[in-house]
Amino acid sequence: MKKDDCIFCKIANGEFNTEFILETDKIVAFRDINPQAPEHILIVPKEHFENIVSIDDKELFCELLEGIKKVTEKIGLKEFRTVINTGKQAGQTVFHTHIHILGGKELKPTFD
Ligand code: DGP
Repeated sequence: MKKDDCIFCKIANGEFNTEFILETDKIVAFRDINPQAPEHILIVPKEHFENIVSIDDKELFCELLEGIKKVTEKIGLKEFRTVINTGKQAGQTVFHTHIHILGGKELKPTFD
């Protein structure tokens, strides 16, 4: 289901002609607007789920994880970090779940 006021619903469903690095029936991947590393890509389900724990579709889970492999292979990124923020306290700002892929530079181990 699509949520009318959700920016990632709009992007994932092609409303802004965003360049997709990957698109399947269920997911898309596109570059983060505010990159924190030379490569910063978001993997996003087309269907609206507020966060990763609200997903109730096992196939979608698999596709999101497979998306990590497909996207990084496609852009030739062999070393990278994946991040999934869940909830405001954890730094989630867009409440349509997404996986961050960050790479292309040495990343500090930060868990603060
Ligand atoms: P998070 O803090 O985990 O909810 O990450 C949200 C990310 O989404 C943040 O890194 C910035 C990115 N973002 C927000 N709005 C847009 C947008 O309109 N386009 C793109 N490409 N990225 C966006």
